[in-house]
Amino acid sequence: MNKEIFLNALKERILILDGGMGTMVQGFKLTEKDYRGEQFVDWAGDLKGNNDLLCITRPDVIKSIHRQYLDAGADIFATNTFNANAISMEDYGMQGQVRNINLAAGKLAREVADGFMVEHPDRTIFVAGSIGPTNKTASMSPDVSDPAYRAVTYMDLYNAYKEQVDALVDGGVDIVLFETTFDTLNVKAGLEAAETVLKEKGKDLPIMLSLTLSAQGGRTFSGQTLLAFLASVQHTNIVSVGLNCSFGAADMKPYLAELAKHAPYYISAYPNAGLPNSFGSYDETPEKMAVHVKPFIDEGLVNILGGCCGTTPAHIAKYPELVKGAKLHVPAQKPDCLWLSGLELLEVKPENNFVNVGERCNVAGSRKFLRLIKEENYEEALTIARKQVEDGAQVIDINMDDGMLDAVKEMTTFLNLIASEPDICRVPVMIDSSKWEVIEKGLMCVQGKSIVNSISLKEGEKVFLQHAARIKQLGAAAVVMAFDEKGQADTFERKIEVCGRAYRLLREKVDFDPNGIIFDPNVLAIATGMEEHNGYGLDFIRAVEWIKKNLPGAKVSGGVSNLSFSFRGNNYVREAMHSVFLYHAINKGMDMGIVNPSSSVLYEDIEPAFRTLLEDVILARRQEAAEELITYAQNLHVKAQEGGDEKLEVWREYPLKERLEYALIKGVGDHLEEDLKEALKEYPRAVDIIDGPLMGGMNKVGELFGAGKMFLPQVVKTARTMKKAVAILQPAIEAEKATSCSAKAGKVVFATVKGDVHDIGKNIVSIVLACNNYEVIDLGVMVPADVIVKKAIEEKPDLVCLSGLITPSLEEMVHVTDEMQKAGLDIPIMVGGATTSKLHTAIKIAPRYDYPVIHV
Ligand code: THG
Repeated sequence: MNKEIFLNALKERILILDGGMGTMVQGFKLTEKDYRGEQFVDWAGDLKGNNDLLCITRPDVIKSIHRQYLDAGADIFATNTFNANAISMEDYGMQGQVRNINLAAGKLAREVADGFMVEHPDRTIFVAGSIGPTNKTASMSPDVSDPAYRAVTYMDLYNAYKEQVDALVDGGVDIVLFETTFDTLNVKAGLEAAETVLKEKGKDLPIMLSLTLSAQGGRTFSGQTLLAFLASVQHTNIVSVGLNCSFGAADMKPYLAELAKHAPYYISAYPNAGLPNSFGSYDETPEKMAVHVKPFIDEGLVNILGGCCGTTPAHIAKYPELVKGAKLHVPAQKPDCLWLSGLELLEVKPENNFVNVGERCNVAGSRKFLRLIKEENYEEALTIARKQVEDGAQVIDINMDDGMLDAVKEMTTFLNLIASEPDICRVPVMIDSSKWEVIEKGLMCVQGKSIVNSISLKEGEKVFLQHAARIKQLGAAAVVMAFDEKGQADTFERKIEVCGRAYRLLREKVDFDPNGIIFDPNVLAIATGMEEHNGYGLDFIRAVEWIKKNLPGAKVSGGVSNLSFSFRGNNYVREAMHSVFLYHAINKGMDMGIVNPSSSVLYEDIEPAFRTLLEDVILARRQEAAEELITYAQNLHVKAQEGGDEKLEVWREYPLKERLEYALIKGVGDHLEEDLKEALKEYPRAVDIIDGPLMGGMNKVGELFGAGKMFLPQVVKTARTMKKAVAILQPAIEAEKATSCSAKAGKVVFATVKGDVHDIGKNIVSIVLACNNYEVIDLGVMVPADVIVKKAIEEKPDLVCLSGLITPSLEEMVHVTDEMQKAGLDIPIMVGGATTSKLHTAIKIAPRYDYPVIHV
């Protein structure tokens, strides 16, 4: 299939995508035997639930589902390969089958599509190779107490996706479809893998990308806003972007509208059949769903429309009538400015203000930061980053280049840590290193669109272009230093010679986005006592003007604090110099600068005679001015303040209870020691602190999350802070117990039931229980009933907790309950997880057990 045909179809009409696969498979009531087929009769471990395997063992079932969707009017249908990647397949020990499954899936889909087109020559059918997000996330740690840890890395994902895309393409798919994307870093790895495979194979297949959103708030699960997400994937060659799963059509609309307004791609939407009901099924009827998707069409929001969980051929069959003669969505214009992102978008454009890049997380630029990193005191190192953002840094520069540090390791650790700090990673990062490996590995840790600092021509054109091409592929902007084979450009003439040459090379040889080229024409120290340095300020400012006039789209940045190196120790003079320098450079178009964001000296507030002197020096208006400034500075009696890192934060002044609640809600753990020490004096018992202000904070988090005012990474951070607080209180709690003889609160056996691999919720509940002094025995995920029963008999817990996220887990919980009943157990059962409900627990589970069954 030719990409042109697909693009032409999109220009003509709204294309219909198929509906849910899982629900349809469930309808066949397949057994373990069906899943095993002949090929896997002897496979160790259960295979029921491994739906993708059915492409090999029950192709008839999958073909029949595809065929039903085509009969209903689908133009595009997705292969049954959502989980067919090495990472997800590990749950079944089937990572070795990835290629076979995808090949089989592609081939059977091809057969269905081609057969159908022979029967219906008027229809063009496209096969989309379905690629799910995998069951691991590269942007968050699954271990609440180790936020720098990652269960999966960019390269793991890249390799897994590469294998899957390769097999799907060999199987004959027409489109590569990334769906249910919840973590932008995962999908960035996927997109790079897909583009690499397609290039290797010389195939130009369209790539579609569909996101899922966490309830309310309109953010991805990894915390990005839709616009931040768009910035992150801006470098790729995707044809469409859209939303699937998340919620029903009605709730999806505002987010779809936002995408449609800003995304320079075709727009797809395939919602669930409403929200799951108490029994875990979706019951929006085809008629009702049609009513809800109609506004998508009427308002021109979509180009591709289908269904996700709970939708059936009957739902899809409503669409052909709806899309007839529909108004087509026209993709938005590509942004004509620099888009950067952390969790939020940062648009760098002339109408917006100058962008402050925080300089303090630099081991070469801050003694304190260096010390903290050397001591591995990351928690406090993070406070430096946080404070810069609070002080107004819109990007933060991070540099770990120090002879005594393993810079790759430190950069990776710090970026991973930042990713768990929503109030820091809100802003984009600037990865600052002179070592290429640090930059490349660093880029693999960030989901946002970052800036590389820096590349240059100092090692010649070949290396420069290689690095630029790789940066483009990894989706970052780049600072280009005005260096070349001859060295650092120090005069105006040299600066514009080097920048002009670099610009031409980047545009002509690698087609680098001009908006992502950030020139740094070298801010060098002035008034050093050496006359030849006196023109450096002016030459920089002139270079800014030249670049903005002559190199379209390019931005200009610089390390502003370099300018005043010879006034070290005299912060007032330094800050005054910076503000005068910036005043003039920004006037000529300087877009951003690496600065100390806590600097507080304003151009307007500088005493006029002093300001004139500074201008004389910076603009090189009088030769003697530099000497005069040196003398002036020596005589100036101003308290030399420390960089400003130590300023007291406002919330530290709150009353104790509010401070503790604040720390929890914001997830700030660095004052817990002192605050809890104070609390131990005020509260009669340590547990009262947990029950009082700490739980108060947690409850507020619950409310805010429910209302969509907090997103997942923030909540996880809160849980971590809670855990830390409890750890601090633990000795006091133990001591109180020793005197009061009170034992553990209770013992709990916890499991995600068989067939289900989800455990984020379970892990959070385990922590909360552990924090409340319960002993938690966590059996993990995919736990079969007999293991749970056996453990319950062995351990005699006070409670057995069953957790699950997907619909089939409801049935499995009933099964576990039956087994517990049969075993004659009398331990109460607690049921929880996304699809569980009070109603289902009361009607389907509780009656089968003679002892309490509780839903939470
Ligand atoms: N261009 C680009 N990147 C850069 C620079 C540049 N990165 C590093 C540097 N230059 C910009 N960052 C800093 C950070 C701190 C200081 C100067 C530049 C600084 N620090 C105090 C000092 O050395 O006196 C340290 C004070 C302390 O220890 O707290 O001035 O030009 N692309």
